[in-house]
Amino acid sequence: MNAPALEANADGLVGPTHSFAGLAPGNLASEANRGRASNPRAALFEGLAKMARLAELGLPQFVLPPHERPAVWALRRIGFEGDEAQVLERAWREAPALAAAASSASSMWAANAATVTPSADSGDGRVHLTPANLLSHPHRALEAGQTTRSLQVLFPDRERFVVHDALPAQPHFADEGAANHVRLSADQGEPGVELLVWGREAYQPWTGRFPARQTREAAEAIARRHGSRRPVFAQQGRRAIDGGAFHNDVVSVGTRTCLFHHESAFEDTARVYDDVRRAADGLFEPVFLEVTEEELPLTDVISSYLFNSMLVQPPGEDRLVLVAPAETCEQLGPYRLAKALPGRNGPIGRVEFIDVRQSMSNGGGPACLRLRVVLTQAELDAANSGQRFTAALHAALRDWGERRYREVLTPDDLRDPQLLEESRTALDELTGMLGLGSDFYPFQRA
Ligand code: SUG
Repeated sequence: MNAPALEANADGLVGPTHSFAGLAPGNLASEANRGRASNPRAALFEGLAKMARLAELGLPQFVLPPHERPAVWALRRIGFEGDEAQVLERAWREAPALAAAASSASSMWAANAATVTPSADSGDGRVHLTPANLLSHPHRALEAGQTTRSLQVLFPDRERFVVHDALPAQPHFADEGAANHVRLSADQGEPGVELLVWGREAYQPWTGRFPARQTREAAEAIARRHGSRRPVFAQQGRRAIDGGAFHNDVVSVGTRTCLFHHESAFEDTARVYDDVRRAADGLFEPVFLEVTEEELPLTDVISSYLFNSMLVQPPGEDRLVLVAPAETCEQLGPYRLAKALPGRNGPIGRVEFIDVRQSMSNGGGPACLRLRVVLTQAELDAANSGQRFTAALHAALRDWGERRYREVLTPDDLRDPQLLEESRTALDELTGMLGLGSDFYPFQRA
């Protein structure tokens, strides 16, 4: 008999440098919004409001701190020397694209922080986490080290949690974390099936229009090191990647027994169904909820981000709740489809809409902002309580944001040396608020 468990969410707090620098080719929103002015404070508040809503639904909620940006340490590593102001000035003059990459607030998309195998599914009964190396883009590849530290602080108990190193920083093992991972089970605490979706094979040339970010070799390595008991590997639909689904969570989402996905999500859907059914045999009967191209074309899927919803089981409700991006309401096709879902009499009983527009403008919907971690009560109790989202923490973080975050930031403003100071002051204060210790960030250790 397994201990009961709940699906907790750890959300990435939006950092003070949140901006629209157009850093992610293949991510259509990021490309379309390149150069626009952002509002870091509004982005922070939107993320907090989402956490508050999920906490209100009864799901344990944690906060993952933003990373130190601009990452002067990363610019030093590639040869920019001098004091910090000089490093920034030289980098912006000689390599503006790399300077912008070193300023990105991309750690907010916590679905890319790590892949997580719950204790009910791992080889040794502990929760296993592999931080993603995010090799596909220079701004994201900077995240792995700080993410590892962050997860070690959130889950300090080595008896219950294993925080692995990221996979080798090598294109064969390109890994984007839980954005390509779905776990299905009868109940959260019961043994489940892990679906690991990959875009390309390391030893085959990639010929798609946009980069395929996750390799099959990375997915297999993660399942091996986690001792995953029931892994299913599936190829992401090539058409989906070509259409702008740079992660599988843009075209599919699942929890409990339900996999809700667009027709384009997998290269071979029948095979995925067969493999999942076989892996789930004796445990549960999977429910596949497919939306066809005819019902909703891929272009509308990408523009609305309908599948980048959170699909959650609030305690006390008998069916699942789909927490969808507000943009879904603004397009007739996606809106009608979402509204009709409860009427299908399937596992989804209710749809809610949530406004995370600032993140959405960079291609990050509600599901991108959170890392799901299925935890038993004992595991929950072992997590760093300072990072647990409460009404008091919400109020404190809003006050902090009012004082420390700008309301207008253009990509050009990222050059402002004052922004480095502002960010550090904000993050230094935050480490105290979340109980992260006084040596959490590189600048605190310098
Ligand atoms: O990696 N956007 C992120 C969005 C990540 C979304 N995550 C999931 N689907 N799980 C990315 O493409 C854009 C940043 C910029 O352009 O400045 C960016 O990195």
